[in-house]
Amino acid sequence: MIPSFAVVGRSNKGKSSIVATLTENDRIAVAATPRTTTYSQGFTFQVDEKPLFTVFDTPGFEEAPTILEWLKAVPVTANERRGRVLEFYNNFQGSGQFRYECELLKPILDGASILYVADASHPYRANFESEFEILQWTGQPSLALLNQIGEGHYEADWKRALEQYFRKVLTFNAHTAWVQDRIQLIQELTFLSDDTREPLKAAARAMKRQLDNRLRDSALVLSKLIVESLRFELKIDERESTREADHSQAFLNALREHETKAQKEIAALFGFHDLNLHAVDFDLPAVDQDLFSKETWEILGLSRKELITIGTTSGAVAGGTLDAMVGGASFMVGTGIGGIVGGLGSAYLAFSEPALGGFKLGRKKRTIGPYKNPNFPWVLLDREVAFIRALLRRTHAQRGEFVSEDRQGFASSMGSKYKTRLGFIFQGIRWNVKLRSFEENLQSELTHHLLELVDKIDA
Ligand SMILES: Nc1nc2c(ncn2[C@@H]2O[C@H](COP(=O)(O)OP(=O)(O)OP(=O)(O)O)[C@@H](O)[C@H]2O)c(=O)[nH]1
Ligand SMILES: [Mg+2]
Repeated sequence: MIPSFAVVGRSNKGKSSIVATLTENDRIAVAATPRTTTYSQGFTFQVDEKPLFTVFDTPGFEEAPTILEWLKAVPVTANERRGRVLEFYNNFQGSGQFRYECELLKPILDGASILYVADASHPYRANFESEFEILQWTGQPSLALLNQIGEGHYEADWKRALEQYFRKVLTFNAHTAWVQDRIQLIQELTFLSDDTREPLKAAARAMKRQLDNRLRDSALVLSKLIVESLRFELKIDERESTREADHSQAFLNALREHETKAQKEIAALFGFHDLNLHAVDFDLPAVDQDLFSKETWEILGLSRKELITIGTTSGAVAGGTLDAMVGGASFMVGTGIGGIVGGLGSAYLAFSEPALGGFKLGRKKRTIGPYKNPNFPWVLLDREVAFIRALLRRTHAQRGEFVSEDRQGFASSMGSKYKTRLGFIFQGIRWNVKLRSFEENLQSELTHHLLELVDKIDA
């Protein structure tokens, strides 16, 4: 049996949000209207198809004082209290009376530990105490979570009260808890009971491993996106349209689609299946703008000076290496790369409007691309890192529009050693030489940077 928890509390206090966050399920109903959840349902969290723990979503308490009165109507000693709750359950279950309480007690009487949710943005009131007492009577291990739905701050009062009834009181915000907070909560739960200690420790380890794997897999998707985008060519049938602008649009749209597809893949790695990734709004930070909007290109990627440095160093290094690899200066032939080799060319292109290059004329078909702007891979990298950062920060309880992190400048904040290495790799990919080894290098560079993101966010 894997450990199980019942998330209980009054209606509309964020119970379902906590279940959604803990089990990474963005399909659990979360809503501002009370009584969204009307029956108990277990959700199992698994990593690599191995079930680790189950969290029950339950309906909120409704008639706790009446029920407590019923329980107390017969004098019982402390060791008989659980039996008395069971008696209550057997008496009323299925009758329609006290149906929410019967629902919420069911998983607890079946052995689930209790996670009591309180909204610490509202003042503490004595009328919550009958709920605490009923839960206490079940004798199950219990912990209280202080969620923060609104603006008020009454944590201290809540804590003083809850600590008298629950073994531990922790703060946990269902909408801002990121994966490290979830892992920490699971680690805290190991103190609740001897039976679940080892499986929960193993669950916390599996969650850490999973985070690592997700970042590694994201690095793979991201490196594929960069390689594909840098080398992308669109073949155009001249007979279909003769308008230059249409061709350019079709080309840029295809690049945009590559990005959206990669972002969806990365989101799925983190268990998000319903993100709306198409939001384009002028008030949004550059990472939420369209890939080719002017704002994006002004803010993201590298500066003119950085591009000149990278262009000169990696251009020279790559040039020399490539010369050696293909025997002399032949690499220039037929690849249409002349304009981006030197530092000056880079600087010019980076600050021109995103421009196309590489038009090749054929008989009936024409090829557009690849996209030559030297800042392009850096802009892509910046956008996708901001995207991954935001994914790490998003919980499965949040249902609003997805907004990328507005912290920008990842590319330009990298150390010059890393920049030069990446610049070299980007050139190699563009020049189509020893592609596999460049791809592998890109993937391992990106893995390094993405794994570092977690430490940086944590700090
Ligand atoms: N800002 C913020 N809002 C939250 C948080 N947790 C819950 N909410 C909001 O509070 C409302 C109720 O959340 P639910 O998770 O549905 O609450 P519940 O306790 O399951 O409610 P019922 O099922 O109706 O009893 C929703 O509008 C949530 O978006 C939080 O940590 N921060
Ligand atoms: Mg609910």
